[in-house]
Amino acid sequence: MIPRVSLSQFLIEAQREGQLDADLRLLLEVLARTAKALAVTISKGVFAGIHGEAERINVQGEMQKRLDVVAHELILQANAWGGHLAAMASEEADQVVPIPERYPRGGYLLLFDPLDGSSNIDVNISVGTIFSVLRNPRLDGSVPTEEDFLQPGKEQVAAGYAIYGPTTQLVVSFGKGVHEFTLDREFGAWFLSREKMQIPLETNEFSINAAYERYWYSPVADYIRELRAGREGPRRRDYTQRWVGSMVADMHRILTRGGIFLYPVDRKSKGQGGKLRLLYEANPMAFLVEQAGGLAIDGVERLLEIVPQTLHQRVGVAMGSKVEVERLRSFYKRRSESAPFPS
Ligand code: AHM
Ligand code: MG
Repeated sequence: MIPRVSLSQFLIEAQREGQLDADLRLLLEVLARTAKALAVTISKGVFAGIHGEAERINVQGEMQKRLDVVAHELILQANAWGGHLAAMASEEADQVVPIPERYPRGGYLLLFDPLDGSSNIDVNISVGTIFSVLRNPRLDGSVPTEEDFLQPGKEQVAAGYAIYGPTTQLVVSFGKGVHEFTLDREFGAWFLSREKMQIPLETNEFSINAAYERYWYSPVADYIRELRAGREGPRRRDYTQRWVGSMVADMHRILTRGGIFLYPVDRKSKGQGGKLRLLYEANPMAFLVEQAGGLAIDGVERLLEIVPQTLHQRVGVAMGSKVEVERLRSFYKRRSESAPFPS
């Protein structure tokens, strides 16, 4: 039998090498445990009572699914008592959630999208959990506020996601490459399945919701037209399109075999700045993509450089294989140096 490295062994060895401290290790272990619990629940489907709407509207103005709420509460509870966090922020909570008074406050802040790809829950398509870890800037033990979370993505100390698909996997980076762990259900444990993942430089796959084509600005429209022209066009090779509608699933494919993922600011989403949320969707994915040798931009700027203004801020996203993301960026730059998102 091939010797397997468990997540715990991997993290302890990384800690020994000084790549992370005990609190960050505990945080990653807790997140892995919640992902395991969610994977079990999701696999029970309708019999776990998690399908359908929760009859609650979240801060984004979206109807919450039952599983959104279950995942949100599970992650909050599991992370409340360990002493590793000072506060949390979630897609499903309006405000920052402080650690309850009765527990010690730690040196990290956790941001998460408890259940990404909610619209796919009821139809048995892969969904995921995305997370981002920042340092708690408050050294005096006081309660963190929203402002403490408004750090550019390059300040992340760790990020990752769990994907609940045919296989349940956890993809994590704490700044020394991207590593994938696979859940062995019989053992109830995570084992290392890929170390130091690298996004292939070139690719022939792109990922965008083409139903919004009529809203695209010309840089995206021109770039996609070029890909669709295939071998008869300027790129001289055929491309294919994939769109799951769960960012986690689309990005997992791209981290595995390359490609570009786009959710741009378009004429429809301009008013709110895009669709995906900067702090707990775009930034953690951008961190992983860069750690895996890819590129992640809002069209022009590196996503990880953006200084957030609000907790639930949205942003345009293009990320994946370097060659493709650079090519798209050249279309944005051609359009106008000063106004990349024209009205
Ligand atoms: P969610 O966090 O509410 O599930 O929304 C984010 C999801 C992403 O996973 C996915 O890329 C996108 O929304 C799909 O949007 P659309 O339905 O517009 O294609
Ligand atoms: Mg999401």
